[in-house]
This record gives sequence, structure tokens and C-alpha cells, in this order.
Amino acid sequence: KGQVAIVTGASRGIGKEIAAKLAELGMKLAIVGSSADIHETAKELKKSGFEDVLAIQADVSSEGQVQSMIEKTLQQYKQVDLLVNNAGLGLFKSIEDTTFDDWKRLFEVNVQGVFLGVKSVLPHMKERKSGTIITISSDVARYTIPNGSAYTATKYAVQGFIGSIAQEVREYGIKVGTINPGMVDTYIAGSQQGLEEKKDWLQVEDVANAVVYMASAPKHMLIDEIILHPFVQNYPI
Ligand code: NJP
Repeated sequence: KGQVAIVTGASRGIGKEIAAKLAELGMKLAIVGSSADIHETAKELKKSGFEDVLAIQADVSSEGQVQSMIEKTLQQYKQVDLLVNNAGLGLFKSIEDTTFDDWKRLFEVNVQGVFLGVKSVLPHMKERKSGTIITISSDVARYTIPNGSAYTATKYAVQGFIGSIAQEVREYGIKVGTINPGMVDTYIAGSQQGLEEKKDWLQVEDVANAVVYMASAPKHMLIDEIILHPFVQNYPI
């Protein structure tokens, strides 16, 4: 209660639900999205009774915008206890249909975005000798899928980056973990939320609950990773 969280990619989908669940816990929020929709989401959260919601329109792939995201959050709340790197793009296309621009944009948002988020918040968390960084990666960071080569490659990159960081920053009292969901009913890759054919997929609350569980681990406990997938999804273990 009273702690401060930044949630990226909170305009819709998983990030929006993470923001709502953290607000329910009494956390103060900075919610981030690249489109003006982020202001609508902030209005909705405020309407639900959560007062401390700061909307920041920023592209996580831009070094300057991520820096100002942290500065605005610190200006408003003086501290950051939790960063949730959730913003991400999906792309499910054959290699023939995947353009070089698709590839670059996916890496900019999914990988560079996570790098910049971590870089920008670390000095503050190191100074306070506390903080938690949770990244929404994917179960495809563990195996491969056809028609998802670029997307899968970004999530493998995130896993490698985050795993290394987790070990580096432990000495500063900073916890780092990833949530790796399978198929979640969201707007990813131009989909719609709530479609009948996705009713047995993970729901956004499932992933948000995992974030809450990871973020509320007692001081002596580190949850490195949570993997969750729909019961109907064939998951190679
Ligand atoms: O996607 P979606 P999800 N800078 O499309 C924002 C991972 N995941 O909730 O920019 C800042 O509903 C965008 O807002 P806006 C996935 O890889 C998912 O499913 O304003 N924000 C929106 O709020 C990703 O890392 C599944 O349009 C940016 C949000 O991101 C995370 O879950 C499976 C941005 C995307 O909402 C959330 O994705 C899995 C930018 N440059 C992992 N670009 C799944 N859904 O099945 C986009 O394994 N956003």
C-alpha cells in the first residue's frame, strides 16, 4: 500500500488489467502507452475510484521518452517500487511475409523497450536498495513456434537479458522476474478481446494475478519466473 508502480503497455490488454489489480492493492500508478488511449484508461481507472493514476504517453522504444517517463513518475510520486515491462508487439507471420521493418520494430519495442525501461529505473532503485522489475515475456521464450519466428526471437532475447540482469542487481536488493504466459485473450497482433474462439485461453486477470503474486513476495523470497498457459494449449515441457 502506498507503493509506486510503473506499468508499460497499459492502454489495453494485459497491462490495463495489471494496472487495475495493482491499484486495488493500494499502489500509486504511472501507466504508459504509446497512443492517446492511455489517457482514456487513466480516466476509467479514476472512475473506478483509484485516485493516484498518472497517464504517460510514451513509446518504450524511445530512449528520451522512457527517460522522461521515469522523471515524470519521480516528480509525481518521489519513488518507484515496481516497474512492469509489459508493452510488447505480437507478429504471427511466415518468414516469407515477415518484412525487415516488422523485424526491426518488434525488436525495438519488445527488446529495446525492456532494456531502456530497466536502464532508466535502475539508478533510482540502486540508490534506495530496493525495487522489483517484472517483465511480461512469453512462454515462447522456452520453445519455438512456426509463423512466429521474429516474435519468438524477441522473447528469447528478453529472457537472456533479464536473466543476466537478475543476477547483476541482486546485490542491490532489487528483485527481477519474468512472467511467461501462453495464449492470452487480448488485442495482440490486431486481435480483439472477448472473441468466442478465445474463451478457453488465459484471461488478462490470470496474468495480472501472477504479477500481483510475484510483486507481493515476502522480502526473503524471489520468484524468478512464472509460466502459465491455457489448459487447452499444447505446451511442450
Ligand atoms: O497485447 P495488446 P497484450 N510503447 O496488444 C502498448 C505479452 N504476451 O496485452 O501503445 C508503449 O492487447 C499498447 O498501447 P498503445 C506480449 O508480448 C501476450 O497481449 O497505447 N506501449 C497496449 O497497451 C506483450 O509483451 C500474449 O497502443 C506500447 C499494449 O502495449 C504483453 O504480453 C502471450 C508500445 C499491448 O496490448 C502485453 O501484450 C504471450 C510502445 N512502443 C505474451 N507498443 C498473448 N496476448 O497471447 C504497444 O506469451 N504498446
